[in-house]
Amino acid sequence: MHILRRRGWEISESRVTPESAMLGRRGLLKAAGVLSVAGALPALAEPNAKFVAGRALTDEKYATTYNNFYEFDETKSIWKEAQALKQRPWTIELAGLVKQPRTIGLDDLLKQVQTEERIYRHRCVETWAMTVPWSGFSLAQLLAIAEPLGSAKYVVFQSAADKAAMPGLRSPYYPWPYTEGLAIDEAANDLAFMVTGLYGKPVPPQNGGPLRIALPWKYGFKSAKSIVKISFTEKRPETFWEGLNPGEYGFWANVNPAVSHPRWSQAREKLLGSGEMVPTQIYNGYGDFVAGLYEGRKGEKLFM
Ligand SMILES: Nc1nc2c(c(=O)[nH]1)N[C@H]1C(S)=C(S)[C@@H](COP(=O)(O)O)O[C@H]1N2
Ligand SMILES: [Mo]
Repeated sequence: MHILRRRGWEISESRVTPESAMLGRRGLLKAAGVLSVAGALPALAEPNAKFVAGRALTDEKYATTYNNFYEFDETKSIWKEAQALKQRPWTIELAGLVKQPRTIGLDDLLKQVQTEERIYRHRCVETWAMTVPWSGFSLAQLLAIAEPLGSAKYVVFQSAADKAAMPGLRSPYYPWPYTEGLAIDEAANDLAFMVTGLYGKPVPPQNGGPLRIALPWKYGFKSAKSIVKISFTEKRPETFWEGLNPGEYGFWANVNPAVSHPRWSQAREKLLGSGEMVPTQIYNGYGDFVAGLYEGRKGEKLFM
């Protein structure tokens, strides 16, 4: 069990209000996927110590008000509009090369997985970065539930495309719905994390609530938000940004300071909030977890 020791960034009572007034602390944490159904109250639980932040946490107010979510708008100021995306009921379709294609309710899914908190660095391809406490469960657990067939080589994540709630969908320039994907061995990697919470609360719609993915070794555009469908394919999918501009955005999109974007350097990154510029690290500093995935893929465009 985790040691009960409070740190500066941990959930404070003020942070869980006012939602806690409605749901109660236990209900709130459960809704965020922080608390397993049978689990003990993790009020002072430490985040998973395997994943070291290495820098200060980004202030919650920046992480939740400066967002890329093109279904709403191309600007970063979409957090108010995003409140229109209803977070329940929410279902996820499991499709393609799986033992039994089906649709599963998010709350049903949450009963079948073990949840935890992880602090991850996030590096956008546009060079801004943040460090936040996500809560959720490993994608590996979801793979076990989905039961992909042996022929499945890739996993595809599809975001919600709710025309009533998302005005950006009217822009015909983009190949909606937003889809992203991983090779199946990347998906099985311990770092690949399904997110249901942020700063100890349900992940808000602007950050991809109620279910998004976090892939901290890749540029941020790989981490699809508000996921409604997960499919398994034999062929590598054409993904949103690659389809739009393959000269600038690829399928693999692993972070690498030495490989420039065609229009800017990736050597450094700007921390959201403080504005501090810091050096970017290969695989965003997660090479110990993921570098091995690419040993046999040296011929691919791994870093764009
Ligand atoms: N569906 C969808 N997912 C998305 C995006 C998007 O526009 N639509 N933007 C991506 C990009 S470019 C980044 S950097 C992250 C931003 O996540 P955040 O708002 O939680 O920081 O979401 C990614 N996931
Ligand atoms: Mo991004």
